Amino acid sequence: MSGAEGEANTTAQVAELSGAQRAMQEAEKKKEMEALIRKRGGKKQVNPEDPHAFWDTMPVPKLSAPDLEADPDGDVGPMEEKTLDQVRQEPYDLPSVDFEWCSMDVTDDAQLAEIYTLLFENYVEDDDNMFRFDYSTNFLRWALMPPGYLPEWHVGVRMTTKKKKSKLVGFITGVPANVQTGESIMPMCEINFLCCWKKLRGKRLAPLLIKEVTRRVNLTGIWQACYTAGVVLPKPITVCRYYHRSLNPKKLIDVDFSRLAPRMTMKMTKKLYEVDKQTRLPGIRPMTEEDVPSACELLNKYLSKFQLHPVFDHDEFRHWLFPREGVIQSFVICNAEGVVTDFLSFYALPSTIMNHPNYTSLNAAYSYYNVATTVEWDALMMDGLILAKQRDFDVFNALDLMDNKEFIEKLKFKPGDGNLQYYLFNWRTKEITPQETALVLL
Ligand code: MYA
Repeated sequence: MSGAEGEANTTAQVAELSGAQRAMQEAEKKKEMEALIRKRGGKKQVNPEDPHAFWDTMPVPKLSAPDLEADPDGDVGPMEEKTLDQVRQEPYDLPSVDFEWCSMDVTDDAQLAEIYTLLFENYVEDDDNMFRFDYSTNFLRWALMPPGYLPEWHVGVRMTTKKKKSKLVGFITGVPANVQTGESIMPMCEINFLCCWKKLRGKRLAPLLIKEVTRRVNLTGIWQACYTAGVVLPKPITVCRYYHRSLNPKKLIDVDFSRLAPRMTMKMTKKLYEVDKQTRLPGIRPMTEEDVPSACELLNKYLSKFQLHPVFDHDEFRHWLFPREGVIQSFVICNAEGVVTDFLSFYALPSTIMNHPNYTSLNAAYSYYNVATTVEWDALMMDGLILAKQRDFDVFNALDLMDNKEFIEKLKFKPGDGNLQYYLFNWRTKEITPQETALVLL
């Protein structure tokens, strides 16, 4: 069955669903969402009724709010409407004179090094505090300097400490993006890298960083944002799950990233995860400048079938998808006319392995945006695994969004214990499934 036939069939089937079936599906979806919300990072429990001193004051739906589809009074759209003259002109007050706001200039290597160090020492860890993301400086330049970026959206807090006159202790970033949710394409801000020095945790610096970046973004006439987090906040529009494909099972087991399966020896495990040395798909090669227009068109067309996705112009596409050594890799297959028909990309995000005698770094590749039109999904992504293995990655990670389920099981990905919740700021919309989601935030 071709993809087009499959789609037509599905549409007809959906149209035939009786009201009762649809209600049952809705109830099922709601139950799944509630179960996922209760589960926090796989371990901690979340009660949707718990108060959130900060988030309860922000234009986001409450955790206990009904899904828009089940709410007869609910409208898709902004939760709060402001005009520029209502935006506060002065920065928010910081706790004491020892603190000050700054905009971080990522073109300045010294400031970039400060950001790198703050994140290297304090950014996201797994639940068991064994691994911590280690974003490279080249990665940070890529992530923070897309077309139209504004230095003022890279917000820092500096503090005078006994050791240092001015230490970066808090950080949050926004970058501009056009994002489509449902029927609406909007200029938004993608928020990332919220981080607070470990010694200042639990002191409500995060709400100040979020309010300050909101103020600075609002001053440019932008009122919506998207972000992801491992924690459950009011209120996710979807909850995705990470899947992991071992490429170096021995190391992954040695560092406790994964475990030897029952009745499997290390030799059998290595064999199970072995991949070919060379790619298999004829003509697959790194993307070049000439591919940009047709690859951009292919990706935008593919993304448009989802409920949440970025919309790229050529400059943005070039920025986000063009290969950068050690940061992002992208590959294409073209037809006889030189038009890109299939596309594959992954980015490099290592994690520090904390407290291990032999290893200090886990080399992880993350699936980014992929499109398969002339080859099967598993064939395309198998080449992704081979290309990642050639580059010495230990593991290839993918979320269960877009069409990733088409290859996740076939290619022996295993579910991780972390969830990634997706959020929109100041935009009420219906909840969506991971398979309706096509936004990858770094
Ligand atoms: S996700 C990555 C987040 N970073 C980390 O996990 C790094 C390690 N952790 C830390 O550095 C700290 O624990 C952080 C919190 C800084 C996260 N997103 O200051 P506090 C709420 C949003 O006492 P701390 C990413 O970067 C928490 O529910 N809120 O807490 C996307 C509580 O509020 P409430 C969070 O632990 C970020 C309050 O903060 C998060 O010292 C998207 C407690 O503050 C979180 N990840 O510091 C940000 N974690 O009482 C939103 C905790 O109400 C952007 N909290 O429950 C919104 C859009 C803004 C732009 C809008 C433009 C239009």
